Amino acid sequence: MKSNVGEATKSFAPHDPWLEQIQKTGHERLRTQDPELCSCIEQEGERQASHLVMVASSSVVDPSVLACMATPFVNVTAEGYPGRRYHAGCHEVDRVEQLAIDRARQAFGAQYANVQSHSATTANYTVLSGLLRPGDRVLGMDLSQGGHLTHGSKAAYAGQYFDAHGYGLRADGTIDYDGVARQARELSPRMIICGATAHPRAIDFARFRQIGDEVGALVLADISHVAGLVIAGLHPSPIDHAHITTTCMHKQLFGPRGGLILMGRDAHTSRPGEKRTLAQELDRAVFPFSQGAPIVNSIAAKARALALSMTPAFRLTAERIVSDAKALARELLELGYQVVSGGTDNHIVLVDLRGCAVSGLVAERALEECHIVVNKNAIPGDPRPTGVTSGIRLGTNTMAYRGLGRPEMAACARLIDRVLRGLTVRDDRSYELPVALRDEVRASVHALAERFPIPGYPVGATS
Ligand code: DSN
Repeated sequence: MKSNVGEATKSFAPHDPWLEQIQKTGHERLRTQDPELCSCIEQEGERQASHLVMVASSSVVDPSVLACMATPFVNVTAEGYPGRRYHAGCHEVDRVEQLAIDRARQAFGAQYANVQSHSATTANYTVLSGLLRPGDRVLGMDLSQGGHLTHGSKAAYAGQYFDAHGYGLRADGTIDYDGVARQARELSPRMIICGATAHPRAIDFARFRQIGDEVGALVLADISHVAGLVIAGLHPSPIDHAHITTTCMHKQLFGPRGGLILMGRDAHTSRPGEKRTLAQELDRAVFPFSQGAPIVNSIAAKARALALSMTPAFRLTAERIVSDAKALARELLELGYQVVSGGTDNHIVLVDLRGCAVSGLVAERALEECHIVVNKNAIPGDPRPTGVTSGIRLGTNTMAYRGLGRPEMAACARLIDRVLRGLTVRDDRSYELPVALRDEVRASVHALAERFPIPGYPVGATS
């Protein structure tokens, strides 16, 4: 492993109970002064503990990451960067931001990290708006093929402010790299965006860079979904292939809501005709161009999660994420389901439900009634609208973190199958689920959740 910074290595100050006291006072005031809000927070914690969360774009944070969020950094306005702020009072803020930057660079083997983006969506928009002009041409993976809204969908900013074009998949469910190259030659985009939100196969970032170099395009890799596997060395890294890499922290880095912008070998190079390096351009693109003061408590939580991402325990979780997903896909295939691309290389299993006449929406709702949390997801070429879909996307981040392994994945697949087979489907939006079946599946889910509690969290009630 690259580092042991996640483990307690050195004592920097005597323990001061001030922070614990303020957090305790906060909880007491919430409970007594705002019981309605307090009950929402407590019940959400209980829901997460007692349900099987298989939403591929989520994970769960260590309590120490949560603790960073509830700190006095909330009170600081700190526009600028470490050592060059527009406000006084930033000594500790500077230390925290520099820690987060150093850890992000170390974890990803990057030469540049900006840790201020509020999400990967804002990180992507920062890169696009900071390096391109309105109307410039971009080529990203089509939303209907597994791409992300920010990669050029007409429903979002990138598709409205740029001349956005989409690429897609081959019949086997893998990215059509030859097709991307053909489109790039025809379109001459200023930027090619790679990365996906519902794609179960590894992405060949080197190939994207080759295509980008051939047509003179910048390459942006959004690795929000696979960032943890990249750190663990279980997915190819884009850092020295893409010019710029973005990610969020909350999907596979087990961190807070928030984004990162990273660069490898291109960080200190300049674009033709541009005096500033890409690193300087991107710092300015974040602040002052697209954001104001950073969310410093979130940056502290990013620093903590990044430290944990370099521990042996994280590597084990990452390995389990992949082996769980493969086991889940295998079991679903054996149960007769169609799995997009026939399996998975990462944490995502995309199930094509067209063979069972259940829409993605019905499957999502019925499974949630049974306390299995997934999301409806379009499958490539989906005939149904995006609010209904013909698929569900399953992800193994949270389950692997809780310690569920291959045998439990087989059990989960069978529970999903029992629910989907036990439904009476009325139409794409409505169904009947027998109460006895619902209660039986819930009981099995709660038993699994109790056997595999979220590390560091109290065990949830299961009624
Ligand atoms: N990109 C969306 C997803 O993958 O679910 C949300 O971040």
